[in-house]
Amino acid sequence: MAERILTGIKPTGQLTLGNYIGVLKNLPKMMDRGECFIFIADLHALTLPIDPEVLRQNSVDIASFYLAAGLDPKRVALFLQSEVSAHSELNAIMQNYLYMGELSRMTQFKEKSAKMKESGIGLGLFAYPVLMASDIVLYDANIVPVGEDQIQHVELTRDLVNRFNQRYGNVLQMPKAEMRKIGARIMSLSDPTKKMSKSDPKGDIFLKDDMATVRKKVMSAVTDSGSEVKYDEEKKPGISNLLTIYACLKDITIAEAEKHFVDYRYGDFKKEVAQAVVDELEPFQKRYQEIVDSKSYLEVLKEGARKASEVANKTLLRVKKAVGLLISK
Ligand code: ATP
Ligand code: LTN
Repeated sequence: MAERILTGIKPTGQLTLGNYIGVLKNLPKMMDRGECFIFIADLHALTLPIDPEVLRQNSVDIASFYLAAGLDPKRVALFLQSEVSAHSELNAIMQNYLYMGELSRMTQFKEKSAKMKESGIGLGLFAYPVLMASDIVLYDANIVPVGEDQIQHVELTRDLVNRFNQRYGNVLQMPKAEMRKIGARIMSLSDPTKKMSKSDPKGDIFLKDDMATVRKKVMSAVTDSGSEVKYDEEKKPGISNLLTIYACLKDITIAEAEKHFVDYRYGDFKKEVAQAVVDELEPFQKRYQEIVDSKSYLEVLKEGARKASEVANKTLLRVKKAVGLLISK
């Protein structure tokens, strides 16, 4: 069977180099492996308080970033989650097949809700994995490219598929998360024991940072004691993170990166890592700006929603029939 690939990014904030390396950079390669459904998880962005104008602008950004990364809208359905109503409809069905206990064990929920007052935690944040599972099964996706932090949600989707199929027969396709071998968890530059995260912006490189800022951020990244540029996640988390960034951007292995820097001191090493980031982001930003200025993303998203709806509505109908909903037309 040809592969079906699906992934999404939430328009919750400025995209980081973590998002870029973890997912964006690799997406164009997916086009050769099968049919791709790539979306902007705007309904998911509503699970935490967000200003309407910021949400809209972030959605424009992500659409333009997808295109600037090299996704070809002729070969990929690129769309807004909120413009394919089957996501919300399937969510209403699937919420009955995931349980409170398992949802409350999700790390993302625990981390995000821990920062909030209990009275302000929306149901959507708790039920987040139900919508994400609906996103995935709607397209019969078998491959879900994500960073490490999303593995748990894809595993929960697999549990749901098992549960659903045992009850109703072979209705849903079993998905599988796919992570990069290296770079699935880019760490914060200010605290390399934490994930670089757009909702915790200290230590981030943003995809829209100007080049002087990018250089400054890399040069002031936390490093470790010693002077050797060697990969050692435990003893040298800062250096290991910079080596990972370099290796991913240059498409080489960690061992090759280590070899390249064998005679380097930290200062020169950082300068070269900064240059690698600049070399990648500068042309990327140029393409991004052209797309934003031309507003070409609008036509792409419209056509993407049409293509996605065609596939999603078929799955929705299959599920409705399976659970016993009467179809009148
Ligand atoms: P938040 O910090 O607000 O939860 P996020 O960046 O983790 O945001 P998304 O924008 O939805 O969440 O992430 C898009 C994709 O980027 C996901 O597949 C996620 O796993 C991946 N990703 C996010 N941060 C990193 C990182 N530091 N390293 C590698 N991949 C990442
Ligand atoms: N939860 C993901 C975004 C997301 C997603 C999806 C990823 C929503 N639906 C379906 C893959 C497949 C995140 O927070 N990064």
